[in-house]
Amino acid sequence: MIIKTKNDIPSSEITDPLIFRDRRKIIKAMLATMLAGSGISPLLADDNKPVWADLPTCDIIADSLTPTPAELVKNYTNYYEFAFNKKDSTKLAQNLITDPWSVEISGEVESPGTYYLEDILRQQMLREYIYRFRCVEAWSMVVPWVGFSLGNLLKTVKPLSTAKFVKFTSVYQPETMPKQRSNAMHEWPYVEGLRIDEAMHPLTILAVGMYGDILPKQNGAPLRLVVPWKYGFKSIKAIVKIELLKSPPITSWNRFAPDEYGFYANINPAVAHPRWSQNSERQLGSGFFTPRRQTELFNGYGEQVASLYSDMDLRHFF
Ligand SMILES: Nc1nc2c(c(=O)[nH]1)N[C@H]1C(S)=C(S)[C@@H](COP(=O)(O)O)O[C@H]1N2
Ligand SMILES: [Mo]
Repeated sequence: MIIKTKNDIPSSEITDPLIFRDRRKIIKAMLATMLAGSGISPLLADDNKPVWADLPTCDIIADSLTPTPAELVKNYTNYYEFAFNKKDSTKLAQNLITDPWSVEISGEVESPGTYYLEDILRQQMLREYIYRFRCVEAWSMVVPWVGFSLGNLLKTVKPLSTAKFVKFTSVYQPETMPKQRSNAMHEWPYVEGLRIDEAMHPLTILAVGMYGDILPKQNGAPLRLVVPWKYGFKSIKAIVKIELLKSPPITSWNRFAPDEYGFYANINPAVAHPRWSQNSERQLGSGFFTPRRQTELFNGYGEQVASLYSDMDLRHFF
């Protein structure tokens, strides 16, 4: 499996107390201190053998992908709290207030707490993860995210053996988010979820940046989930709460249209959306005459993640 090692950035290198509270500077400084060719820290060396203990460790990364031009990724966003079209959501998201930002991590864990994002960042190894990203609307892109392993973060709060699912909640900020004021479409805030083994998988990250810079507001600043083998709606933006649960959370899109948006939402060309085929995808930035890309099962990450679903019938679990 692929994880780009040459850009590993140990945040422990960042010792200047002056930058302790300045997220932009922390991320920039981490990016500036990228270490050449260091190995990947052992991700799953753990104590009491939880469910995810047998997952493969990550020792590869995909740098062979060519990123989509950044300007396209920044100007073509889905952010329903702001608007239902990509142009307006990009523009209106600039109003989001991201300072200060803290994240509650609670539920079935030994040490629940609420942490400033800066304090989280200081404990995590930031890396560049170049992933394919595919929306359920059948367009796709390649994004060089800057982020860290969700599993590593969850381990810091010591999940209990009763933690079977993870629920993520986006910010509720109706003063800047027009669709939350009108209560349109969803019950707000936006909620997503994963099974615990999916959350602990080394490919699952929390992103704080992209294209070597901090995350633009419209792309989910200051902290978003990225699960590259699932349709884009699972990759929830502007996360303020992470809860470990005994049972599956009710997630926004699944509640809104259960026939169209499953809880698993694993990318699968063989399972059509009720209103369109998922067999191929339009690559952002490709020319009019460029053929569509054949969509791959698990978005091409099957070698890494298929084992998570060995007991499921892949024809039906959209
Ligand atoms: N909070 C929140 N997160 C969200 C969304 C949203 O509307 N609100 N849209 C989702 C969808 S449908 C997609 S395809 C991706 C889009 O990410 P991007 O805008 O950075 O390309 O974000 C996902 N995360
Ligand atoms: Mo999407």
